[in-house]
Amino acid sequence: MSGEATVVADTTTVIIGAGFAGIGTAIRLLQSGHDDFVILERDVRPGGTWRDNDYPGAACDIPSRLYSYSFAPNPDWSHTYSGSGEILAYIDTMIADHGLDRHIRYSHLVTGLEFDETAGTWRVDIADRKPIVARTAVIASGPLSTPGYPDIPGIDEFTGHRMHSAAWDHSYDFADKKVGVIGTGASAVQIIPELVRDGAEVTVFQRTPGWVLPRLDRAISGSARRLYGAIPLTQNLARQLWFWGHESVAVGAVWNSPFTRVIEAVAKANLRAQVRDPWMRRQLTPDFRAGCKRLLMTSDYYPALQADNCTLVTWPIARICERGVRSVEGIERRFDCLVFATGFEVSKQGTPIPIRGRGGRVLADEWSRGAYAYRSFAVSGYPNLYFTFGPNSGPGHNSALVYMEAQIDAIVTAIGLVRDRDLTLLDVHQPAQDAYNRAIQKRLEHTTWNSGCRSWYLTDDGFNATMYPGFASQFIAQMRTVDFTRDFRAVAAADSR
Ligand code: N01
Repeated sequence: MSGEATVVADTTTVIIGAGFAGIGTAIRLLQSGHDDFVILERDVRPGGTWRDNDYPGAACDIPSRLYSYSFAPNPDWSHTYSGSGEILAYIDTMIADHGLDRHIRYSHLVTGLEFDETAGTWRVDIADRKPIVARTAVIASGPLSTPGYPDIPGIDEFTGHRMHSAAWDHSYDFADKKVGVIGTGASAVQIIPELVRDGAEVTVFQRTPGWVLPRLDRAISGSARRLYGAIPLTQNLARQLWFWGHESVAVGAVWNSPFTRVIEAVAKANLRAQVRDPWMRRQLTPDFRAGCKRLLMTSDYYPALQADNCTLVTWPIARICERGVRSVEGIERRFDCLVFATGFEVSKQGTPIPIRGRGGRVLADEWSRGAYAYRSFAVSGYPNLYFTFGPNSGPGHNSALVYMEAQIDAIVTAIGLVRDRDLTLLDVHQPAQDAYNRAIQKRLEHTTWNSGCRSWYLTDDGFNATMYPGFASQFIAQMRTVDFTRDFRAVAAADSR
């Protein structure tokens, strides 16, 4: 393809995953004049997390205006916070609008990546198919894509129906069924009100109560939508208002500060207003700092817990047995169905795909104590390989898409450099990466995530490889100021011949 570097490869760029990050990277590549790329998607449909998490009640707890690409605002959002179906439809529209279908290869499960130092290319292994060779690989497979089941003894002995929040069985009729829900995180608080509404007899097993803030969801009227459609400035204005509103929350939700108490006070007032029974209020009062685990944004969870067909159980589950769940004292509750809203496999290795870089080094080994990268998107020794949602790029207060877009822009700049300078190799310097991580880990010490609770943000050893300790605006600035000349080693094709 004219304009692309001289690449002895099947394609210039391989993008792994057709969710928000993969599709966003593809659109940005097209907009920058790169047409030679493929998107490898393990499923038969695009959408990533919004395809997989289609449980009843699945919706975004970040406002729609912030949960869409900044370069493609959607005037048609029906609610302040959109449901998963509407978000999935938005992704489909993006694919159609940008003609991305011709780039996507469905049912392509990537099983490994290996760098060929001489050629300066990545061999991308794919289950049951021929490998693809590419100059650059972009990991856009999402950090939360593999359902996680708890290591409760006897989990496989249960003979009733079971499902995970991220692998919902829509054929199951919950009406009048005895259902046990394990977990009370961001997914569970969306599922439970729907199951209660469906007439199931719901038992909620809570290990740790979370901080709950009201989610003020409103339908967006037809006239407001027409206004947004007609005057794009209003969409950007709404986006900016939400963005800076969320940035202000970081002062308490990210930094362990007096403002954390303000969030806790608001959440406690919400609890008092919504829950009458003192025993239940005590059970629902968290014993850790707000923000340490993800804040739960919901207005219908507490009412659902108090419905006649819902019971909150706070004793620890000792084991799962053939018919249900048992406590240490031998109390047994029987169920027709168990719902695991127990989160995801978050491997310390940061990505489930085995990756071999320069000199045969193995990323999983290097990340065995926790993942790290240079400014979250590149790792020394793994040239021409980039991460979206990479190490320490998680927000505790703002839209993940804002962070993802900032990474994508840096990635597209890197790919442009390789093309324009005909490089075989662009590899970040180890000292630059080390200096960045020392600073990140130092800043993490003062965050709510390191204030002493257990969450998927930390490894078992307490290492935080997931969250970015700062404002989203700081993250955007650090991605815009990546110095490819100072911090990266570049090898030109002419030099390597
Ligand atoms: O998973 P989680 P999630 N016995 O890991 C409990 C994103 N998200 O799917 O707190 C009993 O948060 C566990 O208890 P504890 C978002 O980034 C976004 O809900 O560890 N309970 C907890 O209650 C979020 O952070 C949206 O004590 C056990 C629950 O299971 C991430 O996905 C919506 C247990 C797991 O909570 C994950 O959220 C939904 C055991 N052995 C999710 N093991 C948006 O709207 C685990 N638990 C954008």
